[in-house]
Amino acid sequence: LDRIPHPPRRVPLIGDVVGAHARTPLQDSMRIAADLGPIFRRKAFGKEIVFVWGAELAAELADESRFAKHVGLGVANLRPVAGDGLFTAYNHEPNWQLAHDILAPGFSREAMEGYHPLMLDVAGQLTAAWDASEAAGRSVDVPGDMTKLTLETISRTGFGHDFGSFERERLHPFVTAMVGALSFAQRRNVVPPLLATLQRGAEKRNAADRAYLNRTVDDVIAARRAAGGGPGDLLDRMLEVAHPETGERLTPENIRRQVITFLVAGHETTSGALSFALHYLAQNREVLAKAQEEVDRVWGDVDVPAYEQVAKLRYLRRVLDESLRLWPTAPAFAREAVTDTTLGGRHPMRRGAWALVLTTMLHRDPTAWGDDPESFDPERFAPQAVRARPGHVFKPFGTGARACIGRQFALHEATLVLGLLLRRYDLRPEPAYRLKVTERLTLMPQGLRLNLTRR
Ligand code: MNH
Repeated sequence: LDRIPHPPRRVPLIGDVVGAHARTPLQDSMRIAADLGPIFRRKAFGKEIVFVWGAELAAELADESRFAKHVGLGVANLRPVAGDGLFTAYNHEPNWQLAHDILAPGFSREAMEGYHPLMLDVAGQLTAAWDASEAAGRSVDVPGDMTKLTLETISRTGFGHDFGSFERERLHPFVTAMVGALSFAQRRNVVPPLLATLQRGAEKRNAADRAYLNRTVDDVIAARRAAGGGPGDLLDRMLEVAHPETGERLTPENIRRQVITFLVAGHETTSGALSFALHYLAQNREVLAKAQEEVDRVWGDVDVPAYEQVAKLRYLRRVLDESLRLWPTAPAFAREAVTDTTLGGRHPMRRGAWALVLTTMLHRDPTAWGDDPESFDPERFAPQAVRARPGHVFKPFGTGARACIGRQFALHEATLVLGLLLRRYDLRPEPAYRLKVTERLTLMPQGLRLNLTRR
């Protein structure tokens, strides 16, 4: 460890808390990263974490023969909510492989084509709400509306459940409980354990949030069982499909964990990705014009784009990728050594030792992204630019066997919705808005509002 730099002012017992903020641990780490370089460590209350963001070191950590996902920190803190669900399962838990094999076909191309009409339907609810705001001359609450959209999309496509988000003024209590659970899990990383045990109020609220999440998914499952089956969606797979080789099935308790996992993982990060993309589109007039021109050209006067017409929005996909580069909404992932090994030729790691990859900084490493990594430029994702870069430097969906199972789902949903919005509206930022990023394990542009005019 001696070879790994840490912040200069270490306080005995407490650690590197000078300049640390409980609400923005990630953005603190980004500032420290810029000072300390591609690998560094931070200590808080006896726990020391090694951070990695240099492109070469991160590429090594992506080597599946030496490293695997580590369930730690924020992910481990979600275990009380998501248990051995797909996202929070330990690599050695048999339910990971079982659920992965049962659910993977739910993300095939054919499955996605099946979700497309429902995605369009939910997007229609969004544009109806935005039309009304536009007509009334009101700006729109981007993160709030994107959260409504992505929650309805995953709950209706995956589970046949309608939360009625667009019929409500405020967010559904499921979202409030989920945000509560995520923020609680994040605070557990930064608050010393002793102090945490004193925070009875927070503990109690968290128990109530967890109970609410459980009740909600139990109702969704009970409704499906009562209906005697559904359209072959994710929930049907969970309830009815046996493993193709072993014939094993998911248990009712595990299904409950999977439903919570998918409802949370399936919407929180996508809503952030859409929100950041809309922010950058509104801020960059030429990019907006170019993306609008593409949608008009590729979709023509088709009002309801077919499944195949979404992937044809190449430029818009670059806009989305570039937004995910600057603000990967799941901003870090942890990797552990699967054998004794040496990282970067000089940092010995025992089997089980782990490090946190800071994706936001990996995506700003000048050795991979050039000397102006802060600038928003979708051309970084033009094919020739991608080919010119080293591998493993763009990881918004994690890496390896435990990478995001919902990646194609998220990209299809986000590209479709951005296409529909750009065809319909011109976007203008609020003149005084400066990007402020909030953290609750995931990232979101705080207080982002946009003004619309129908095109
Ligand atoms: Mn998703 C894993 C990012 C959308 C369901 N997701 C991951 C990981 C990242 C990630 C990073 C790996 C975490 C780790 O290594 O610890 N996910 C995203 C982003 C978006 C996203 C940035 C949107 C943009 N994810 C979605 C959607 C779904 C989903 C949509 C579901 C419909 N993600 C998952 C699940 C896992 C996961 C489930 C865990 C996969 C596994 O471990 O097998």
